[in-house]
Parts: sequence; C-alpha cells; structure tokens
Amino acid sequence: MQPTKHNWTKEEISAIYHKPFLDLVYEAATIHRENAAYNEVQVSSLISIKTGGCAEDCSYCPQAARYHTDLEVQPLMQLGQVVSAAVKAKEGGASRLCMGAAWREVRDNRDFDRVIEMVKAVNEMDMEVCCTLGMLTENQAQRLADAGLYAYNHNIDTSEEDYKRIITTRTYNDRLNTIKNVRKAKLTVCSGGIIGLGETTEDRVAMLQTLANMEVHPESVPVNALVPVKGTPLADQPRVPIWDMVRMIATARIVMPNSVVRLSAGRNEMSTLEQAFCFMAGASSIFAGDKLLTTPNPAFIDDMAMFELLGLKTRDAFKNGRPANTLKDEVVTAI
Ligand code: SAM
Ligand code: DTB
Ligand code: SF4
Repeated sequence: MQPTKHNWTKEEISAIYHKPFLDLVYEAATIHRENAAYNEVQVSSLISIKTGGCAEDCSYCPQAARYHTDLEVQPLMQLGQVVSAAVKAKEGGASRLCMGAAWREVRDNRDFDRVIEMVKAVNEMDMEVCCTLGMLTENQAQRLADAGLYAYNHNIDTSEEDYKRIITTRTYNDRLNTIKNVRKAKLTVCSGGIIGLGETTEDRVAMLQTLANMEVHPESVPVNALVPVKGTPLADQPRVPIWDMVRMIATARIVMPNSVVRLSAGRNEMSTLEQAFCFMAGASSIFAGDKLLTTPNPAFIDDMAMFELLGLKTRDAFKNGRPANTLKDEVVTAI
C-alpha cells in the first residue's frame, strides 16, 4: 500500500492536472507501477435490473422519466434473470457484477427484498457484488452488507458548485450522506464522476478534491465520459477529447494511489490505442459486456483480445481478501 494524503488543495490537484501531458502520464504510470498488480485489470459487468422511469432529472441520463428517449422501461428483473446474466458475465471474464436500478432512492418494500435475494445469489457465485440503487439509509446499507454486498456505487458526478446545473432534484450533500451510510455499513465505496457535461477544468479538479479528501478514499473511482443520448438535455455535448480522459485518469491515480481507477462509460468510441493510454495512465478496471446500463459497450470477446494484445490480465474476485460479510453461508457455518 502506498501512503495516502487527504488534505489536497485545489491548487495542488490543478497543478497535477495541467502538467505537460507526457510528464503527467509518466508520473501516474510510475505510481501505478509501484502496485504489484499493475498489469491486472478488474473486469466488472453491469446489469440494469430496473430500467427507466426514474423520478430524478439528471441531465445526462437516458433513464429519467421526464426526458423523451428511445428507452424501453423495464420493471425490476426476476431473480432467475439476474442469475443467468451473472453466469454469462462470469463466463465472459468478469469478477464483479454491478446491478443498477433507475431509482431515486431505495424504499423498504418487496422490490428491495428481491434485490437482497439477488445480492445473496450472486455472492454465492464467488463474484464481487456491487449495487447502484440511488440514495440509501444506514439501515438499508446494513441490510445490503448483511446479504453479502461487496461494493456500493454512488457517483458525485461533478463539482459541488456545478451540481445544481446538472441535477436539481437532489443535492450534493444527499450524495455525500449516502456515501457515509455505505461506509458505516463497512461496504467498499465506488464513487467517481462524468466528464463532458460542459463542466470547467476547475469543476473536474474540485470533484477529484472531494473524492481524494474523503477520510478513506473510495476503493474504486469510475471516470465516465458522457455518452450523449438523444432526448436528454446534454444530447448535443461534443465528444470528450481523449486527452481529457487520460488527464482525469492520471490525476485520479496520483491523488488516490491505492484506489482502482475505472475507465468507465465512453469506451465504445475509443480505439484500443486510446484505451492503452488510459491503462498506462493508471486505469485498472473497466465495465465489460456489450451494454453499460442502456447504451452500447465493447463485447467481452473484443476486450479479451485487447488484454491479450496489451499483455494485461484479468483480476480475480476478492483479491484484497474476502470480507466477513461476503462469506458464503456454508463457510460461515463451518467456522
Ligand atoms: N439511479 C442510481 C444513481 O443515480 O445513483 C444508479 C444508476 S445511475 C444510471 C449510475 C451512474 O451512471 C450515474 O451516477 C452517472 O454517473 C452514470 N451515467 C448515467 N448516465 C450516463 C451517461 N449518459 N454517460 C455517462 N455516465 C452516465
Ligand atoms: C458508473 O460510474 N458508470 C456506470 C455505473 N457506474 C453504474 C453507468 C454508466 C451508464 C452509461 C449510460 C447508460 O448506459 O445508460
Ligand atoms: Fe435516475 Fe440515476 Fe439516471 Fe439520475 S442517474 S435519472 S437517479 S437512474
């Protein structure tokens, strides 16, 4: 483990972000290479367990009910469908499954009971289970932890100052509170953001500062490039330059040296060489499978060919040890 710092100033992070490009990549790659597993990539597969019809107004999101996107709304999946998807993801090379629901927040109802069953079932398959279900109370986070959840994804998306421009139906503080509740339940945190929303570089720096100054750095930090979707307010945003994606990944790698930085949405538009640069700059995880939640993503087979070409290996599940809450039932009784 490398030493971590939690009092980053905006000036310090900005100076890193604005370094000459190759100096920045070199510095990030050097830090990345101090980690013994630098040539391993964690492969996480996404599954949209409840699609569309969301009450929030996140201006990037095709799943918000108020925007008219060509999206087929789907109610909460059945347990069997999720297990089949998990089997397919595992066969494709994924060691983590992330289940996403287009909810504003979790409610204590039968749908949540079903999600708890899904978490138990996927955990039994020796995969790291992640959920992203919107806002959570401490008690709900604890229920997920008790069911064997490994990680909870809750992105802060942009800077606190820029947040109101992107989302009006909740506050930055709501977001940070859920992350606190996730930590209280001793789950690992997955939190990052999106670039290409029309934010300034200062907003990007401020977002990284919020993440890097958390008491414990998020164990995984997704860096998403906006996937502009027709019908959403951000549909006409220009494509994120690859240079910005590499700068964000490299800066995240430097300020949070032990976190897994995930090259997330946007890979479908990137060449293998562009992605190779992201791995060089410290990305150590991807979302794999031909769909993200609702938008296209490279196929498993193409990603495996990319790993072969670059000499990268896929990371096994529970590489940092299996937390007690994810021990399978029969193991617990054997102890
Ligand atoms: N509803 C839950 C929530 O908002 O936390 C979980 C699902 S939501 C789709 C998960 C994350 O996907 C968002 O926080 C955002 O970072 C990312 N996302 C959504 N739409 C996106 C888009 N068009 N391009 C890139 N990332 C996107
Ligand atoms: C994250 O940071 N990115 C993923 C996952 N966490 C949930 C979602 C990306 C969604 C891209 C748009 C879509 O496919 O709907
Ligand atoms: Fe709903 Fe999440 Fe999409 Fe926002 S990002 S509209 S909360 S599904």
